[in-house]
Amino acid sequence: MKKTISLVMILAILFVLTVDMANAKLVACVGDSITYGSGISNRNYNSYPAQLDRMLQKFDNQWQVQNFGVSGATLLRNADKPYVQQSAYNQVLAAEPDAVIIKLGTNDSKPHNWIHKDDFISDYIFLIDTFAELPSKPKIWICKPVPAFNDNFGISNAVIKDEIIPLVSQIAELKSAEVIDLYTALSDASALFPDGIHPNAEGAKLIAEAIAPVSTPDFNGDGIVDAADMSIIVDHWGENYPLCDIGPAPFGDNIIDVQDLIVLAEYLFTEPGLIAYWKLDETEGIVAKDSAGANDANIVGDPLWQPDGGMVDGALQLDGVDDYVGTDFILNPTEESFSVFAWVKGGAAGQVVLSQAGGANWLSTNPSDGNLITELKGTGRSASPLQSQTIITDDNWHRIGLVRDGSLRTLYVDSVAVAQDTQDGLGGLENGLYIGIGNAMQPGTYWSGLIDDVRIYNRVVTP
Ligand SMILES: [Ca+2]
Ligand SMILES: [Ca+2]
Ligand SMILES: [Ca+2]
Repeated sequence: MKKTISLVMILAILFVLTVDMANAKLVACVGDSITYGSGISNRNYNSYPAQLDRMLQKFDNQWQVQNFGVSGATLLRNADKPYVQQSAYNQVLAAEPDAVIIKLGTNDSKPHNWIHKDDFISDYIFLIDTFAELPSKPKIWICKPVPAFNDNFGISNAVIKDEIIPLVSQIAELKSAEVIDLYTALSDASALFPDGIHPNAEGAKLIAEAIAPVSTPDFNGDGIVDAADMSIIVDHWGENYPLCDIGPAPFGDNIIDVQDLIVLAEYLFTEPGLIAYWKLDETEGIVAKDSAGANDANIVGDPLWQPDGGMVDGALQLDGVDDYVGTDFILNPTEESFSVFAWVKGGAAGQVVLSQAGGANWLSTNPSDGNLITELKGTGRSASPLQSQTIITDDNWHRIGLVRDGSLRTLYVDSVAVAQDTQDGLGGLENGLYIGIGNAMQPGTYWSGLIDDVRIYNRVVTP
């Protein structure tokens, strides 16, 4: 079995290497008012396609999601507002998407529409076929509609549950389309549907989460996609294992097989979510190149490049007097999970490795003994810094890190979690970062030592 799988792996990789990778990858969300986002405050940000777009960007920022929902639209072509007669339908065809999510059926359940129920299968197949025949050959996912928690607007939950959902299952089988079961995923969410039919922002988030892949191809969360992640696929071969279900891209098919391997191969040796990376391998000049994004950093003062003196190739030596590195805005710590890591050597108690200008010191040392701390904290009255008991100013190389995972705050030294707590609502802002100096450039916060390999991820990475 192992031998077969490794052969399949090699073939998958060869296949991917010969495929010309498209640039932008478009997901078209076809649907009714639930997709459109009727009644949702700040619809452009909170509709389910908008939230799905942000989730998918974490998987791969090449993907984009567009909302083609039309309020009142039906799947049935003889009903009162057929989707295929709306301009949005023609826009989907013209956009030539790479993936299509169809979420229709709710308005079909109205009695005056459901009299045409005998056409449901053929009309659904018509819709799938017109998308499938596009030159872009999109992969198609079809959704079991969300529940109707009140039979509002003439919509019937009994028809959705007892008639439409079994038909959607049949259609999926007939067309080998993938099914996303939003009915089950949202069945306990009535509180998030104020009128019983339309989700609020929180409900739309649950819809997006039910569709989006649960992880990046870095399954073990160590930062890089490599053989270790591939072996997790092998360990779960043939299972319904959501963590690894990344193929067909981008939403998977509830089974781990060669399609997941093909998608993984596309990301092999990439570092998903690495949004800024200063290797500090320069030999001269006043610019530190960002190898992951477009945020080259500016060297201030007269630090010394140490091309042979770093932990990973070269590093930058700061004098503790007037040297630091300034960057543009990278990330607002208020908003999402993130991880920052750096190699450091030297320094002294009270000095700072990484801070946000005008914000908080993200990675710094306790003024009394040089223990690693973070002063990035909540905005509430009980908020406080997180202190470790691990000295990092002992003149040895240490890899230090701060990881934000939901409400958890964790400090790492040399791959060991040295302090952790929960802290709600971190204070943050849209300012740039300082490497090697405190948030307000206070005397005594200038780092006196080496800094190397500074990485920022927009997700949780376990060192
Ligand atoms: Ca990995
Ligand atoms: Ca799969
Ligand atoms: Ca380096």
